[in-house]
Amino acid sequence: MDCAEVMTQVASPRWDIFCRVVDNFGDIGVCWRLARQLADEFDLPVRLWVDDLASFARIAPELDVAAAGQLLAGVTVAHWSGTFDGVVPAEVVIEAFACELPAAYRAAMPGVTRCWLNLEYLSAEEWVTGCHGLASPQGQGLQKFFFFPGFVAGTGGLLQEHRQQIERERWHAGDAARFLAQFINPASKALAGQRLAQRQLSLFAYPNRALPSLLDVLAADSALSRVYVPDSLISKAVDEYAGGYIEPGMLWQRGNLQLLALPMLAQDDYDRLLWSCDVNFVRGEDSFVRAQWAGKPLVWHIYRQEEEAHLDKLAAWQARYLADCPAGAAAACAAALAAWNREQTDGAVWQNWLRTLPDLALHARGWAKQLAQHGNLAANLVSFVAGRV
Ligand code: TRH
Repeated sequence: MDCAEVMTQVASPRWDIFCRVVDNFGDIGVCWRLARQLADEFDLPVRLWVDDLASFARIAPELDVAAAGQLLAGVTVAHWSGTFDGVVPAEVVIEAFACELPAAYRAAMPGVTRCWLNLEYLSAEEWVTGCHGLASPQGQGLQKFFFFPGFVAGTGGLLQEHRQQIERERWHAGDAARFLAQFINPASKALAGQRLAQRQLSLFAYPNRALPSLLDVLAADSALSRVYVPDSLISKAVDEYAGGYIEPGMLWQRGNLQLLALPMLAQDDYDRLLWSCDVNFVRGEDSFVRAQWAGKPLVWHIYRQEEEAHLDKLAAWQARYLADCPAGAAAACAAALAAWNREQTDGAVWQNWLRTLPDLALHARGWAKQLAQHGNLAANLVSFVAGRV
């Protein structure tokens, strides 16, 4: 079903998305993307309730953190605070990642809300298709549906905005070079201009004991690598590796490794960084998905869960991702994922992985095309709601 068909079926019900920032930026990252896409591509009236505007502003710098309500990119952003007495619920309510709705809002939903969904975390595990779309009765005529993002048919698919998809398809080497060059302080231009970096990498990860072994291998490699490090939880360790604080925009070099610290970027610019680099180290959920759309080799630092549950999640994705990859490259990629997520300091793993990057680059392009066949999450969500509103 295309956008136009969906729109004729849904007479613009109001949508409320509730987002609690548990930690880091993934919760708001996903909700912000979804809210913008629903407003932009489906012309839906969307209100996004967020409890932590300061975190939100890190990925959306134009946000006014002091405003209780504001219109941004076609979305009404509302600060989730206070009692919610008198707030009229929307016809469609999305509770992101099982964040509990405010009691007064929940009490006002019967008779008004026609579709209530819990947007779940992304997983490539088999059980997801069996749970996607299931309903759970909530009393007073309300039921809550579980909407699961996923990598295969029978899931909700992945977030993919049309606007970004078009921009990414048109993004070429010149755009990438211009985009990356803007981050280099003119005082560093001499070092930058000496030799062209043959390999550009972005690094976004949780603190990781495997970092020095990766950087050592890059420094010793015959190709010059430049690593872009947006301000994040791994920045401190990058500074320590370099023996002090790396000022954003100033290149630091040892052997064939250059490090460049960046400020945290607005979400759309972070996408452009991923498209511009040859390899992306990503984490959590949203940057992980974006790196796959970028069609470039990636190394995923998965969000750690209790009882090592994240390792099953990693294995499930890896099995799908590497299923059609040439054996040597698949083995090297699997070893790199294991070393990164188990924080093992094995330089040979990274040397081998570097050798297979051309094959992994080809594979990543094919994987992005394969993923696009399952439709995008926002469109799947709108179709799902259309059948129930
Ligand atoms: O920040 P994350 O680790 O987020 C999450 C949350 O912690 C969540 O609670 C957890 O359950 C989940 O991981 C699995 O990683 P993620 O998901 O990649 O989110 C980062 C967001 O920040 C993403 O939307 C991209 C954005 N971003 C920018 O906008 N600018 C930047 O410079 C960078 C580095 C990221």
